[in-house]
Amino acid sequence: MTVVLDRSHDISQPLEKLSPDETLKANSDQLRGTIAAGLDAELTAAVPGNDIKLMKFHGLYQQDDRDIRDERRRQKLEPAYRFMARVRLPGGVLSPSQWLKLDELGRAYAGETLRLTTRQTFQLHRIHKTKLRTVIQGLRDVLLDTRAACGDDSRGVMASINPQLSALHAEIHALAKKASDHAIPKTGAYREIWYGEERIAVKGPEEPLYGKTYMPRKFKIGFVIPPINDIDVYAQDLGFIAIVEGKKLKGFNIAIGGGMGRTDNAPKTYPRLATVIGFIPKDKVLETCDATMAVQRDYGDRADRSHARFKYTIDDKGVDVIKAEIESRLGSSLKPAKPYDFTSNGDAIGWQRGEDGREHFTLLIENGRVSNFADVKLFDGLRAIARVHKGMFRVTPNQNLIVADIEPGDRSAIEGLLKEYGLDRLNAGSGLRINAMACVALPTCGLAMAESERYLPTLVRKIETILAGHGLTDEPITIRMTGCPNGCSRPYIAEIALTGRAPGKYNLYLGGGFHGQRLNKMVLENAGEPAILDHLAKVIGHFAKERLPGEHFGDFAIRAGHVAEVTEGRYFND
Ligand code: SRM
Ligand code: SF4
Repeated sequence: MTVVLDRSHDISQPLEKLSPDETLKANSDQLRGTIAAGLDAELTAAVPGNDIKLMKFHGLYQQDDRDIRDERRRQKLEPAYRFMARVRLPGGVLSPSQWLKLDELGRAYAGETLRLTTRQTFQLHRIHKTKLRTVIQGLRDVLLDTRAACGDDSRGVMASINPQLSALHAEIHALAKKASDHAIPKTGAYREIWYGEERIAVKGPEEPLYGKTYMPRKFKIGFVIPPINDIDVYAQDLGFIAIVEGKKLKGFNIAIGGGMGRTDNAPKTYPRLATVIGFIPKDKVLETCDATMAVQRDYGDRADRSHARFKYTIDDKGVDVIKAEIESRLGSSLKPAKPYDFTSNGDAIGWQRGEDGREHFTLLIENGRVSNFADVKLFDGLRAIARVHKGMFRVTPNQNLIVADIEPGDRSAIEGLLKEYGLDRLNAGSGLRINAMACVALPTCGLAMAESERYLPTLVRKIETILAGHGLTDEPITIRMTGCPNGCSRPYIAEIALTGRAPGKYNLYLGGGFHGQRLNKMVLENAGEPAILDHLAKVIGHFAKERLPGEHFGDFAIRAGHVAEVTEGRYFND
Protein backbone atom coordinates (compact mmCIF):
# COMPACT_ATOMS: atom_id res chain seq x y z
CA MET A 1 0.00 0.00 0.00
CA THR A 2 1.32 3.47 -0.81
CA VAL A 3 -0.16 6.36 1.08
CA VAL A 4 -0.95 9.17 -1.35
CA LEU A 5 0.07 12.62 -0.26
CA ASP A 6 -2.76 14.07 1.73
CA ARG A 7 -2.05 17.50 3.13
CA SER A 8 -5.60 17.96 4.37
CA HIS A 9 -4.23 16.97 7.77
CA ASP A 10 -1.57 19.62 7.63
CA ILE A 11 -3.08 21.72 10.35
CA SER A 12 0.01 23.21 11.86
CA GLN A 13 1.81 25.32 9.30
CA PRO A 14 0.60 28.36 7.44
CA LEU A 15 2.45 28.39 4.11
CA GLU A 16 4.09 31.76 4.67
CA LYS A 17 5.93 30.44 7.73
CA LEU A 18 7.77 27.62 5.98
CA SER A 19 11.54 27.47 6.55
CA PRO A 20 13.86 28.27 3.62
CA ASP A 21 14.74 24.57 3.31
CA GLU A 22 11.09 23.83 2.53
CA THR A 23 11.14 26.30 -0.36
CA LEU A 24 14.43 24.84 -1.56
CA LYS A 25 12.98 21.32 -1.63
CA ALA A 26 9.74 22.49 -3.25
CA ASN A 27 11.63 24.28 -6.04
CA SER A 28 14.25 21.59 -6.54
CA ASP A 29 12.47 19.70 -9.33
CA GLN A 30 12.42 16.63 -7.08
CA LEU A 31 16.01 16.95 -5.84
CA ARG A 32 17.61 17.76 -9.19
CA GLY A 33 18.34 21.44 -8.50
CA THR A 34 21.41 22.50 -10.43
CA ILE A 35 23.65 19.80 -8.97
CA ALA A 36 24.82 18.51 -12.34
CA ALA A 37 26.00 21.98 -13.42
CA GLY A 38 27.69 22.59 -10.04
CA LEU A 39 29.78 19.47 -10.50
CA ASP A 40 31.22 20.98 -13.66
CA ALA A 41 32.15 24.35 -12.10
CA GLU A 42 35.91 24.30 -12.55
CA LEU A 43 37.09 27.25 -10.46
CA THR A 44 36.14 25.74 -7.13
CA ALA A 45 36.27 22.32 -5.46
CA ALA A 46 32.90 23.16 -3.88
CA VAL A 47 29.41 22.88 -5.30
CA PRO A 48 27.99 26.38 -5.51
CA GLY A 49 24.88 27.66 -3.77
CA ASN A 50 22.22 25.60 -2.11
CA ASP A 51 22.81 22.44 -4.09
CA ILE A 52 24.92 21.07 -1.25
CA LYS A 53 21.70 20.81 0.76
CA LEU A 54 20.02 18.86 -2.02
CA MET A 55 23.06 16.62 -2.39
CA LYS A 56 22.44 15.31 1.12
CA PHE A 57 19.38 13.51 -0.24
CA HIS A 58 21.83 11.79 -2.60
CA GLY A 59 23.93 10.68 0.39
CA LEU A 60 26.68 13.26 -0.18
CA TYR A 61 28.04 15.93 2.17
CA GLN A 62 30.33 18.76 1.24
CA GLN A 63 32.98 19.15 3.94
CA ASP A 64 36.41 20.69 4.28
CA ASP A 65 39.55 19.51 6.06
CA ARG A 66 39.36 21.39 9.36
CA ASP A 67 42.94 20.52 10.30
CA ILE A 68 44.17 22.86 7.59
CA ARG A 69 41.29 25.35 7.51
CA ASP A 70 43.18 28.15 9.30
CA GLU A 71 46.32 27.62 7.29
CA ARG A 72 44.38 27.83 4.03
CA ARG A 73 42.63 30.96 5.22
CA ARG A 74 46.03 32.52 5.99
CA GLN A 75 47.16 31.59 2.50
CA LYS A 76 43.97 33.11 1.08
CA LEU A 77 42.98 29.79 -0.43
CA GLU A 78 39.46 28.42 -0.40
CA PRO A 79 38.92 25.70 2.23
CA ALA A 80 40.10 22.21 1.20
CA TYR A 81 36.65 21.11 0.03
CA ARG A 82 35.98 17.41 -0.33
CA PHE A 83 32.87 15.22 -0.14
CA MET A 84 31.72 12.47 2.16
CA ALA A 85 29.63 9.71 0.57
CA ARG A 86 27.45 7.57 2.83
CA VAL A 87 26.45 4.20 1.39
CA ARG A 88 22.89 2.86 1.76
CA LEU A 89 23.26 -0.57 3.31
CA PRO A 90 20.08 -1.70 5.06
CA GLY A 91 20.87 -3.87 8.07
CA GLY A 92 24.61 -3.60 7.39
CA VAL A 93 24.91 -6.74 5.24
CA LEU A 94 27.33 -6.83 2.28
CA SER A 95 29.07 -9.43 0.16
CA PRO A 96 32.84 -9.92 -0.22
CA SER A 97 32.71 -8.46 -3.74
CA GLN A 98 30.95 -5.38 -2.36
CA TRP A 99 33.65 -5.14 0.31
CA LEU A 100 36.38 -5.37 -2.32
CA LYS A 101 34.78 -2.57 -4.35
CA LEU A 102 34.54 -0.34 -1.25
CA ASP A 103 38.16 -1.19 -0.52
CA GLU A 104 39.17 -0.23 -4.05
CA LEU A 105 37.22 3.07 -3.96
CA GLY A 106 38.47 3.89 -0.47
CA ARG A 107 42.09 3.40 -1.54
CA ALA A 108 41.74 5.30 -4.81
CA TYR A 109 39.48 8.22 -3.89
CA ALA A 110 38.82 8.44 -0.15
CA GLY A 111 42.12 8.91 1.65
CA GLU A 112 42.92 5.17 1.92
CA THR A 113 40.40 4.56 4.64
CA LEU A 114 36.80 3.49 5.19
CA ARG A 115 34.59 4.42 8.12
CA LEU A 116 31.93 2.08 9.54
CA THR A 117 29.09 4.13 11.00
CA THR A 118 26.79 3.85 13.99
CA ARG A 119 23.94 3.02 11.59
CA GLN A 120 25.67 0.00 10.06
CA THR A 121 27.07 1.42 6.90
CA PHE A 122 30.17 2.93 5.30
CA GLN A 123 31.31 6.47 4.79
CA LEU A 124 33.96 7.41 2.28
CA HIS A 125 35.47 10.79 3.15
CA ARG A 126 37.70 13.20 1.27
CA ILE A 127 36.35 12.50 -2.23
CA HIS A 128 37.14 15.23 -4.74
CA LYS A 129 34.12 16.70 -6.51
CA THR A 130 35.45 15.53 -9.87
CA LYS A 131 35.55 11.92 -8.65
CA LEU A 132 32.05 11.73 -7.19
CA ARG A 133 30.50 10.22 -10.31
CA THR A 134 33.32 7.67 -10.57
CA VAL A 135 32.74 6.61 -6.97
CA ILE A 136 28.97 6.41 -7.31
CA GLN A 137 29.17 4.47 -10.57
CA GLY A 138 31.72 2.17 -8.94
CA LEU A 139 29.22 1.49 -6.17
CA ARG A 140 26.54 0.79 -8.78
CA ASP A 141 28.79 -1.93 -10.27
CA VAL A 142 28.23 -3.92 -7.07
CA LEU A 143 24.57 -2.92 -6.62
CA LEU A 144 25.24 -0.29 -3.97
CA ASP A 145 24.19 3.34 -3.90
CA THR A 146 24.10 6.36 -1.60
CA ARG A 147 20.43 7.26 -2.11
CA ALA A 148 18.69 8.74 0.94
CA ALA A 149 21.67 8.01 3.18
CA CYS A 150 21.23 11.65 4.30
CA GLY A 151 18.53 14.32 3.77
CA ASP A 152 14.93 14.79 4.89
CA ASP A 153 13.85 11.26 4.06
CA SER A 154 13.94 7.73 5.36
CA ARG A 155 17.58 7.17 6.34
CA GLY A 156 19.59 3.98 6.50
CA VAL A 157 17.37 1.25 7.95
CA MET A 158 19.00 -0.63 10.82
CA ALA A 159 18.56 -4.28 11.80
CA SER A 160 19.88 -6.48 14.61
CA ILE A 161 22.78 -8.65 13.55
CA ASN A 162 22.52 -11.46 16.13
CA PRO A 163 24.68 -14.12 14.47
CA GLN A 164 23.31 -17.01 16.49
CA LEU A 165 19.76 -16.68 15.22
CA SER A 166 20.46 -17.40 11.56
CA ALA A 167 16.94 -17.83 10.21
CA LEU A 168 15.47 -14.93 12.16
CA HIS A 169 18.33 -12.67 11.14
CA ALA A 170 17.73 -13.49 7.48
CA GLU A 171 14.01 -12.74 7.81
CA ILE A 172 14.55 -9.46 9.67
CA HIS A 173 17.28 -8.38 7.30
CA ALA A 174 15.00 -9.04 4.32
CA LEU A 175 12.30 -6.88 5.94
CA ALA A 176 14.79 -4.08 6.66
CA LYS A 177 15.90 -4.12 3.04
CA LYS A 178 12.30 -4.09 1.83
CA ALA A 179 11.45 -1.20 4.13
CA SER A 180 14.49 0.73 2.91
CA ASP A 181 13.72 0.17 -0.79
CA HIS A 182 10.09 1.06 -0.14
CA ALA A 183 10.65 4.23 1.88
CA ILE A 184 13.43 5.98 -0.04
CA PRO A 185 12.65 8.72 -2.57
CA LYS A 186 11.58 7.54 -6.01
CA THR A 187 12.78 10.56 -8.02
CA GLY A 188 14.90 9.86 -11.09
CA ALA A 189 17.29 12.67 -10.04
CA TYR A 190 19.89 10.25 -8.69
CA ARG A 191 20.07 8.14 -11.85
CA GLU A 192 20.20 11.20 -14.09
CA ILE A 193 22.88 13.12 -12.17
CA TRP A 194 25.17 10.29 -11.12
CA TYR A 195 24.67 7.63 -13.78
CA GLY A 196 24.05 10.07 -16.66
CA GLU A 197 20.71 8.47 -17.59
CA GLU A 198 17.99 10.28 -19.57
CA ARG A 199 15.00 11.66 -17.67
CA ILE A 200 12.02 9.35 -17.99
CA ALA A 201 8.55 10.87 -17.87
CA VAL A 202 6.43 9.32 -15.12
CA LYS A 203 2.67 9.13 -14.91
CA GLY A 204 1.35 10.79 -11.77
CA PRO A 205 3.49 12.29 -9.00
CA GLU A 206 7.18 11.39 -9.06
CA GLU A 207 7.13 11.04 -5.27
CA PRO A 208 3.82 9.49 -4.18
CA LEU A 209 4.77 9.44 -0.49
CA TYR A 210 7.02 12.47 -0.16
CA GLY A 211 5.42 15.00 -2.50
CA LYS A 212 7.57 18.01 -3.36
CA THR A 213 8.80 18.84 0.14
CA TYR A 214 9.81 15.39 1.40
CA MET A 215 9.92 14.95 5.18
CA PRO A 216 10.24 17.90 7.58
CA ARG A 217 13.50 16.33 8.79
CA LYS A 218 15.41 13.01 8.70
CA PHE A 219 13.40 9.91 9.62
CA LYS A 220 15.09 6.79 11.05
CA ILE A 221 13.74 3.24 11.00
CA GLY A 222 15.19 0.20 12.77
CA PHE A 223 14.40 -3.46 13.46
CA VAL A 224 15.57 -5.14 16.65
CA ILE A 225 15.55 -8.74 17.84
CA PRO A 226 15.39 -8.98 21.66
CA PRO A 227 17.19 -9.70 23.93
CA ILE A 228 20.01 -7.65 22.32
CA ASN A 229 19.09 -4.03 21.76
CA ASP A 230 22.10 -3.54 19.50
CA ILE A 231 20.40 -0.98 17.23
CA ASP A 232 19.25 1.12 20.22
CA VAL A 233 15.64 0.85 19.17
CA TYR A 234 14.60 3.63 21.53
CA ALA A 235 16.72 6.07 19.52
CA GLN A 236 14.78 5.45 16.28
CA ASP A 237 11.92 7.55 14.91
CA LEU A 238 10.18 4.27 14.11
CA GLY A 239 11.39 1.09 15.78
CA PHE A 240 10.18 -2.45 15.11
CA ILE A 241 10.75 -4.78 18.09
CA ALA A 242 10.54 -8.39 16.91
CA ILE A 243 8.11 -10.59 18.81
CA VAL A 244 9.13 -14.20 18.40
CA GLU A 245 7.17 -17.23 19.60
CA GLY A 246 8.73 -20.68 19.37
CA LYS A 247 11.43 -19.37 16.99
CA LYS A 248 8.74 -17.98 14.64
CA LEU A 249 8.49 -14.25 13.97
CA LYS A 250 4.94 -13.19 14.83
CA GLY A 251 5.15 -9.46 14.37
CA PHE A 252 6.52 -6.34 15.98
CA ASN A 253 5.91 -3.97 18.82
CA ILE A 254 6.03 -0.47 17.40
CA ALA A 255 8.12 2.23 19.10
CA ILE A 256 7.89 5.83 17.90
CA GLY A 257 9.62 9.13 18.53
CA GLY A 258 13.16 8.28 19.58
CA GLY A 259 15.97 10.71 18.88
CA MET A 260 19.23 11.94 20.35
CA GLY A 261 19.88 15.38 18.86
CA ARG A 262 19.96 18.40 21.14
CA THR A 263 21.68 21.75 21.33
CA ASP A 264 23.52 23.05 24.38
CA ASN A 265 21.61 25.77 26.23
CA ALA A 266 18.51 25.26 24.08
CA PRO A 267 16.04 23.55 26.41
CA LYS A 268 13.43 23.17 23.68
CA THR A 269 15.73 20.53 22.13
CA TYR A 270 16.19 17.24 23.94
CA PRO A 271 16.95 13.55 23.52
CA ARG A 272 13.91 11.34 23.76
CA LEU A 273 13.43 7.61 24.05
CA ALA A 274 10.86 6.08 21.71
CA THR A 275 7.43 5.22 23.12
CA VAL A 276 6.03 1.73 22.51
CA ILE A 277 2.48 2.18 21.16
CA GLY A 278 1.29 -1.29 20.18
CA PHE A 279 1.80 -4.43 18.11
CA ILE A 280 1.43 -5.22 14.41
CA PRO A 281 1.58 -8.56 12.60
CA LYS A 282 4.68 -9.00 10.45
CA ASP A 283 2.83 -8.54 7.15
CA LYS A 284 1.98 -4.95 8.13
CA VAL A 285 5.53 -3.57 8.19
CA LEU A 286 5.42 -1.54 4.98
CA GLU A 287 1.96 -0.13 5.72
CA THR A 288 3.18 0.89 9.16
CA CYS A 289 6.19 2.67 7.64
CA ASP A 290 3.90 4.49 5.20
CA ALA A 291 1.32 5.44 7.79
CA THR A 292 3.83 6.64 10.38
CA MET A 293 5.91 8.57 7.89
CA ALA A 294 2.77 10.16 6.44
CA VAL A 295 1.74 11.38 9.89
CA GLN A 296 5.14 12.99 10.47
CA ARG A 297 5.16 14.31 6.90
CA ASP A 298 1.85 16.08 7.47
CA TYR A 299 2.21 17.19 11.10
CA GLY A 300 5.96 17.74 11.51
CA ASP A 301 7.18 21.30 12.03
CA ARG A 302 8.18 22.80 8.69
CA ALA A 303 8.86 26.26 10.06
CA ASP A 304 11.61 25.47 12.58
CA ARG A 305 14.11 22.74 11.65
CA SER A 306 15.42 22.50 15.21
CA HIS A 307 11.93 21.40 16.22
CA ALA A 308 11.08 19.27 13.21
CA ARG A 309 11.97 15.71 14.29
CA PHE A 310 9.14 13.26 14.91
CA LYS A 311 9.83 13.29 18.68
CA TYR A 312 8.72 16.92 18.89
CA THR A 313 5.63 16.30 16.76
CA ILE A 314 4.65 13.52 19.17
CA ASP A 315 5.26 15.59 22.29
CA ASP A 316 3.43 18.61 20.88
CA LYS A 317 0.34 16.70 19.76
CA GLY A 318 0.42 13.91 22.33
CA VAL A 319 1.20 10.22 21.86
CA ASP A 320 -2.49 9.28 21.78
CA VAL A 321 -3.29 11.72 18.98
CA ILE A 322 -0.35 10.51 16.90
CA LYS A 323 -1.19 6.87 17.56
CA ALA A 324 -4.80 7.48 16.49
CA GLU A 325 -3.56 9.21 13.30
CA ILE A 326 -1.31 6.25 12.49
CA GLU A 327 -4.20 3.85 13.10
CA SER A 328 -6.56 5.87 10.95
CA ARG A 329 -4.08 5.77 8.05
CA LEU A 330 -3.48 2.08 8.63
CA GLY A 331 -7.21 1.47 8.61
CA SER A 332 -7.01 -0.66 11.74
CA SER A 333 -6.14 -0.40 15.42
CA LEU A 334 -2.80 -1.48 16.78
CA LYS A 335 -2.98 -4.46 19.11
CA PRO A 336 -1.63 -4.04 22.65
CA ALA A 337 2.17 -4.34 22.81
CA LYS A 338 3.47 -7.82 23.70
CA PRO A 339 6.04 -8.55 26.43
CA TYR A 340 9.73 -8.51 25.49
CA ASP A 341 13.02 -8.20 27.31
CA PHE A 342 16.38 -6.59 26.49
CA THR A 343 19.62 -7.44 28.27
CA SER A 344 22.39 -5.51 26.44
CA ASN A 345 23.06 -3.24 23.50
CA GLY A 346 26.63 -4.26 22.70
CA ASP A 347 28.20 -6.81 20.35
CA ALA A 348 29.48 -10.24 21.35
CA ILE A 349 33.10 -10.03 20.19
CA GLY A 350 34.89 -13.09 18.76
CA TRP A 351 33.65 -16.42 17.40
CA GLN A 352 30.04 -17.54 17.56
CA ARG A 353 28.20 -20.42 15.96
CA GLY A 354 24.78 -19.88 14.37
CA GLU A 355 21.90 -22.29 14.86
CA ASP A 356 22.52 -23.47 11.27
CA GLY A 357 26.09 -24.51 12.17
CA ARG A 358 27.83 -21.68 10.33
CA GLU A 359 30.51 -19.65 12.11
CA HIS A 360 30.73 -15.88 12.60
CA PHE A 361 33.65 -13.78 13.76
CA THR A 362 32.94 -10.35 15.24
CA LEU A 363 35.97 -8.10 14.94
CA LEU A 364 36.32 -5.11 17.24
CA ILE A 365 37.02 -2.09 15.06
CA GLU A 366 37.81 0.87 17.28
CA ASN A 367 35.31 3.62 16.38
CA GLY A 368 34.64 1.98 13.02
CA ARG A 369 37.89 3.22 11.43
CA VAL A 370 39.27 0.82 8.82
CA SER A 371 42.79 1.82 7.85
CA ASN A 372 46.34 0.52 7.73
CA PHE A 373 47.68 1.62 11.12
CA ALA A 374 51.35 1.54 12.13
CA ASP A 375 50.84 -1.49 14.35
CA VAL A 376 48.14 -3.36 12.42
CA LYS A 377 47.31 -3.47 8.73
CA LEU A 378 43.56 -3.63 9.24
CA PHE A 379 42.61 -2.43 5.74
CA ASP A 380 44.93 -4.96 4.06
CA GLY A 381 43.86 -7.77 6.39
CA LEU A 382 40.17 -7.27 5.62
CA ARG A 383 40.90 -7.16 1.90
CA ALA A 384 42.75 -10.46 2.20
CA ILE A 385 39.78 -11.98 4.04
CA ALA A 386 37.29 -10.61 1.47
CA ARG A 387 39.29 -12.29 -1.31
CA VAL A 388 38.73 -15.78 0.15
CA HIS A 389 35.54 -15.37 2.20
CA LYS A 390 32.48 -17.16 0.80
CA GLY A 391 29.89 -15.85 3.25
CA MET A 392 28.83 -12.27 3.95
CA PHE A 393 30.04 -9.33 6.06
CA ARG A 394 27.82 -7.56 8.56
CA VAL A 395 28.46 -4.08 9.89
CA THR A 396 27.19 -3.93 13.46
CA PRO A 397 25.32 -0.99 15.01
CA ASN A 398 28.34 -0.57 17.31
CA GLN A 399 30.72 0.16 14.40
CA ASN A 400 32.20 -3.36 14.45
CA LEU A 401 32.39 -5.93 11.65
CA ILE A 402 31.25 -9.55 11.47
CA VAL A 403 32.88 -11.94 9.04
CA ALA A 404 29.64 -13.91 8.80
CA ASP A 405 28.30 -17.19 7.48
CA ILE A 406 31.58 -19.13 7.41
CA GLU A 407 31.17 -22.84 6.68
CA PRO A 408 32.91 -24.84 9.46
CA GLY A 409 35.44 -26.18 6.94
CA ASP A 410 36.47 -22.65 5.96
CA ARG A 411 37.05 -21.36 9.48
CA SER A 412 40.75 -22.22 9.65
CA ALA A 413 41.53 -20.17 6.51
CA ILE A 414 39.84 -17.11 8.04
CA GLU A 415 41.57 -17.73 11.36
CA GLY A 416 44.90 -17.94 9.55
CA LEU A 417 44.37 -14.54 7.93
CA LEU A 418 43.19 -12.94 11.18
CA LYS A 419 46.45 -14.11 12.74
CA GLU A 420 48.66 -13.25 9.79
CA TYR A 421 47.50 -9.62 9.81
CA GLY A 422 47.31 -9.36 13.59
CA LEU A 423 43.56 -8.68 13.54
CA ASP A 424 42.86 -11.24 16.25
CA ARG A 425 44.78 -8.99 18.67
CA LEU A 426 42.23 -6.18 18.12
CA ASN A 427 39.63 -8.11 20.09
CA ALA A 428 41.71 -8.16 23.27
CA GLY A 429 39.87 -5.14 24.65
CA SER A 430 38.57 -4.39 28.12
CA GLY A 431 34.83 -4.45 28.84
CA LEU A 432 34.92 -0.67 28.46
CA ARG A 433 36.70 -0.64 25.10
CA ILE A 434 34.40 -3.30 23.67
CA ASN A 435 31.45 -1.10 24.56
CA ALA A 436 32.94 2.23 23.41
CA MET A 437 31.73 4.31 20.47
CA ALA A 438 32.79 7.68 19.11
CA CYS A 439 31.41 9.74 16.26
CA VAL A 440 33.67 10.97 13.46
CA ALA A 441 33.95 14.65 14.53
CA LEU A 442 37.25 16.35 13.56
CA PRO A 443 38.67 16.84 11.02
CA THR A 444 35.80 16.22 8.59
CA CYS A 445 32.60 17.01 10.48
CA GLY A 446 31.63 20.64 10.03
CA LEU A 447 29.65 20.65 13.29
CA ALA A 448 32.36 19.26 15.61
CA MET A 449 33.41 21.46 18.51
CA ALA A 450 35.87 18.93 19.97
CA GLU A 451 37.69 15.73 19.01
CA SER A 452 35.86 12.43 19.30
CA GLU A 453 37.08 9.49 17.19
CA ARG A 454 40.70 10.68 17.45
CA TYR A 455 40.53 11.18 21.23
CA LEU A 456 38.29 8.50 22.73
CA PRO A 457 40.88 5.68 22.41
CA THR A 458 43.37 7.71 24.49
CA LEU A 459 40.79 8.50 27.15
CA VAL A 460 39.58 4.90 27.26
CA ARG A 461 43.13 3.71 27.92
CA LYS A 462 43.36 6.09 30.90
CA ILE A 463 40.01 4.92 32.28
CA GLU A 464 41.14 1.32 31.73
CA THR A 465 44.04 1.97 34.11
CA ILE A 466 41.56 3.10 36.77
CA LEU A 467 39.36 0.07 36.16
CA ALA A 468 42.34 -2.31 36.27
CA GLY A 469 43.31 -0.86 39.66
CA HIS A 470 39.95 -2.11 40.96
CA GLY A 471 39.97 -5.46 39.16
CA LEU A 472 37.24 -4.25 36.78
CA THR A 473 39.01 -4.72 33.44
CA ASP A 474 36.39 -7.13 32.12
CA GLU A 475 33.38 -5.22 33.43
CA PRO A 476 31.16 -4.29 30.47
CA ILE A 477 30.44 -0.56 30.67
CA THR A 478 29.07 1.50 27.79
CA ILE A 479 30.98 4.71 27.01
CA ARG A 480 30.19 7.00 24.10
CA MET A 481 31.72 10.23 22.91
CA THR A 482 30.69 12.90 20.42
CA GLY A 483 32.33 16.07 19.22
CA CYS A 484 29.12 18.09 19.66
CA PRO A 485 25.69 17.63 21.25
CA ASN A 486 24.05 16.18 18.10
CA GLY A 487 24.39 12.65 19.40
CA CYS A 488 25.75 10.66 16.43
CA SER A 489 27.15 7.89 18.67
CA ARG A 490 23.85 7.83 20.62
CA PRO A 491 25.61 9.15 23.76
CA TYR A 492 22.55 10.02 25.83
CA ILE A 493 21.80 6.37 26.50
CA ALA A 494 25.34 5.33 27.48
CA GLU A 495 26.40 4.62 31.06
CA ILE A 496 29.24 7.12 30.58
CA ALA A 497 28.99 9.79 27.88
CA LEU A 498 31.05 12.76 26.81
CA THR A 499 29.80 15.38 24.38
CA GLY A 500 32.14 18.03 23.02
CA ARG A 501 31.76 21.69 23.98
CA ALA A 502 35.08 23.21 22.84
CA PRO A 503 38.57 21.90 22.03
CA GLY A 504 39.50 19.61 24.95
CA LYS A 505 36.24 20.30 26.81
CA TYR A 506 33.30 17.94 27.28
CA ASN A 507 30.09 17.54 29.20
CA LEU A 508 30.20 14.32 31.22
CA TYR A 509 27.00 12.28 31.60
CA LEU A 510 26.35 9.26 33.81
CA GLY A 511 23.51 6.88 34.54
CA GLY A 512 22.34 5.63 31.14
CA GLY A 513 20.80 2.15 30.99
CA PHE A 514 23.10 -0.74 29.99
CA HIS A 515 20.71 -1.87 27.28
CA GLY A 516 19.68 1.57 26.09
CA GLN A 517 16.51 1.76 28.20
CA ARG A 518 17.26 4.93 30.18
CA LEU A 519 18.73 8.35 29.39
CA ASN A 520 21.75 9.57 31.32
CA LYS A 521 22.21 12.95 32.98
CA MET A 522 24.97 15.55 33.00
CA VAL A 523 27.30 15.58 36.01
CA LEU A 524 30.10 17.85 34.74
CA GLU A 525 29.82 20.70 32.28
CA ASN A 526 32.56 21.91 29.94
CA ALA A 527 35.22 19.86 31.73
CA GLY A 528 38.78 18.98 30.71
CA GLU A 529 40.44 15.58 30.96
CA PRO A 530 41.83 15.91 34.52
CA ALA A 531 38.39 16.78 35.94
CA ILE A 532 36.74 14.01 33.94
CA LEU A 533 39.23 11.37 35.10
CA ASP A 534 39.02 12.54 38.73
CA HIS A 535 35.27 12.32 38.67
CA LEU A 536 35.23 8.90 37.04
CA ALA A 537 37.92 7.57 39.42
CA LYS A 538 35.70 8.51 42.37
CA VAL A 539 32.59 6.82 40.98
CA ILE A 540 34.49 3.73 39.73
CA GLY A 541 36.21 3.31 43.12
CA HIS A 542 32.84 3.47 44.86
CA PHE A 543 31.36 1.05 42.31
CA ALA A 544 34.16 -1.46 42.97
CA LYS A 545 33.45 -1.39 46.70
CA GLU A 546 29.68 -1.20 46.92
CA ARG A 547 28.06 -2.53 43.80
CA LEU A 548 25.46 -5.23 44.22
CA PRO A 549 26.04 -8.58 42.49
CA GLY A 550 25.46 -8.14 38.76
CA GLU A 551 24.67 -4.44 39.12
CA HIS A 552 25.60 -2.36 36.07
CA PHE A 553 27.66 0.81 36.36
CA GLY A 554 24.85 3.11 35.18
CA ASP A 555 22.36 1.62 37.66
CA PHE A 556 24.90 1.90 40.47
CA ALA A 557 25.68 5.55 39.67
CA ILE A 558 22.01 6.32 40.27
CA ARG A 559 21.51 4.10 43.33
CA ALA A 560 24.63 5.47 44.99
CA GLY A 561 23.53 9.06 44.38
CA HIS A 562 26.23 10.05 41.87
CA VAL A 563 23.56 11.20 39.45
CA ALA A 564 19.79 11.68 39.54
CA GLU A 565 17.73 9.19 37.58
CA VAL A 566 15.99 10.41 34.44
CA THR A 567 12.60 8.90 35.05
CA GLU A 568 10.91 10.19 31.92
CA GLY A 569 11.83 9.04 28.44
CA ARG A 570 13.15 12.52 27.74
CA TYR A 571 14.67 15.48 29.48
CA PHE A 572 14.46 19.15 28.81
CA ASN A 573 17.38 20.54 30.79
CA ASP A 574 20.68 19.22 32.04
FE1 SRM B 1 24.89 12.13 12.64
C1 SRM B 1 24.75 15.30 11.46
C2 SRM B 1 27.88 11.67 11.26
C3 SRM B 1 24.57 8.82 13.19
C4 SRM B 1 22.33 12.75 14.84
N1 SRM B 1 26.08 13.27 11.49
C5 SRM B 1 25.82 14.54 11.07
C6 SRM B 1 26.88 15.01 10.05
C7 SRM B 1 26.39 14.66 8.69
C8 SRM B 1 27.32 16.47 10.17
C9 SRM B 1 26.64 17.49 9.33
O1 SRM B 1 25.39 17.58 9.31
O2 SRM B 1 27.35 18.28 8.70
C10 SRM B 1 28.06 14.08 10.48
C11 SRM B 1 29.11 13.78 9.42
C12 SRM B 1 30.45 13.60 10.07
C13 SRM B 1 31.49 13.08 9.17
O3 SRM B 1 32.47 13.79 8.91
O4 SRM B 1 31.40 11.95 8.74
C14 SRM B 1 27.31 12.92 11.09
N2 SRM B 1 25.97 10.53 12.19
C15 SRM B 1 27.24 10.56 11.71
C16 SRM B 1 27.88 9.18 11.76
C17 SRM B 1 28.83 8.91 10.62
C18 SRM B 1 28.58 9.02 13.11
C19 SRM B 1 29.52 7.85 13.22
O5 SRM B 1 30.60 8.11 13.73
O6 SRM B 1 29.20 6.75 12.82
C20 SRM B 1 26.60 8.30 11.78
C21 SRM B 1 26.13 7.94 10.41
C22 SRM B 1 24.92 7.09 10.48
C23 SRM B 1 24.48 6.51 9.18
O7 SRM B 1 25.15 5.61 8.69
O8 SRM B 1 23.42 6.93 8.67
C24 SRM B 1 25.61 9.26 12.43
N3 SRM B 1 23.60 10.97 13.74
C25 SRM B 1 23.72 9.63 13.92
C26 SRM B 1 22.88 9.21 15.00
C27 SRM B 1 22.77 7.78 15.54
C28 SRM B 1 21.64 7.02 14.92
O9 SRM B 1 20.99 7.50 13.99
O10 SRM B 1 21.40 5.91 15.37
C29 SRM B 1 22.25 10.34 15.49
C30 SRM B 1 21.31 10.40 16.72
C31 SRM B 1 19.95 9.86 16.45
C32 SRM B 1 19.05 10.93 15.94
O11 SRM B 1 19.02 11.13 14.72
O12 SRM B 1 18.39 11.59 16.75
C33 SRM B 1 22.71 11.44 14.68
N4 SRM B 1 23.71 13.74 13.05
C34 SRM B 1 22.77 13.79 14.03
C35 SRM B 1 22.27 15.16 14.12
C36 SRM B 1 21.20 15.67 15.11
C37 SRM B 1 19.83 15.45 14.57
C38 SRM B 1 18.77 16.10 15.41
O13 SRM B 1 17.66 15.60 15.46
O14 SRM B 1 19.02 17.15 16.00
C39 SRM B 1 22.97 15.90 13.14
C40 SRM B 1 22.83 17.40 12.84
C41 SRM B 1 21.62 17.69 12.01
O15 SRM B 1 21.00 16.82 11.42
O16 SRM B 1 21.29 18.87 11.96
C42 SRM B 1 23.88 14.97 12.50
FE1 SF4 C 1 29.72 15.70 13.95
FE2 SF4 C 1 28.46 16.22 16.20
FE3 SF4 C 1 27.73 14.11 14.75
FE4 SF4 C 1 30.00 14.06 16.02
S1 SF4 C 1 27.97 14.21 16.98
S2 SF4 C 1 29.71 13.48 13.87
S3 SF4 C 1 30.67 16.15 15.94
S4 SF4 C 1 27.52 16.21 14.14
